[in-house]
Amino acid sequence: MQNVESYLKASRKKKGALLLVLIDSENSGGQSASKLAKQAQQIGASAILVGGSSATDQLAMSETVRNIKKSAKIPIILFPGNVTGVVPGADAILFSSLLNSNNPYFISEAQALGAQSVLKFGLEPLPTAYIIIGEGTTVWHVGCARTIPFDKPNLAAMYALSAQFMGMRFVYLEAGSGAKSNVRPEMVAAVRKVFKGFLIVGGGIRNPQTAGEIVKAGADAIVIGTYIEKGGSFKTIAEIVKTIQSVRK
Ligand code: 1GP
Repeated sequence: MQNVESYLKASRKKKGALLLVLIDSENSGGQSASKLAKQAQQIGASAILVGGSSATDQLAMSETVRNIKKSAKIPIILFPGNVTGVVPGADAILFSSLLNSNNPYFISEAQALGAQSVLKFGLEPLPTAYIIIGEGTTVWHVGCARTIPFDKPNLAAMYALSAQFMGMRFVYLEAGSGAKSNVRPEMVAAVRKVFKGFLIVGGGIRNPQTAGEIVKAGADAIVIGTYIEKGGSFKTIAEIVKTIQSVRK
């Protein structure tokens, strides 16, 4: 797939908003990943993210990418939690800086360590500001987040504006995989006001209503992982796709 960024932007224009499905190679490897990706594509997902903050087995991740490639045509975008998340075979990578980490490793050091591999593997880097909201999740722990409370939309907007000024073209508001609460629409709206790029929101989204509210507030794409991984109904996912596509058309 040539130029995933253009594809995402064009699809967003055409469809209104996008569903990105997260496959964590730790929990859904091998054949199950390939089946999930195929189903995701059939119900209208626009891309598959592969990664996770505690997925550190590169061999398993490579195999997952290979299996997904066999069964789905939509782009595979790596979503690394560390340098170990950079593997060959995918189309692009969320080349992310965890802006609200307390640890410089997650802001710029892991990026420096991983950059050569991104180049070598021919992955398209999507420059992304990754911002963690709330606490108690794996990504919050692993990423040493100086977290933003769910009810402080302006703090998230501050980070998003700084991301824009630094030239990042994607912002990912992350409540964390399996989070009990999702990012609130008020926060999405505050970020949308100041950030002109592609806005991704994920963590704890499980139903059409929540997905619709987040997209209505300004998200370009939502990410769903846990609900699908735990065997959630594809009928509900299809409804989510329908809802988010109708909200901003
Ligand atoms: C996690 O935002 C993604 O990084 C997806 O979250 O697993 O809660 O859907 P869920």
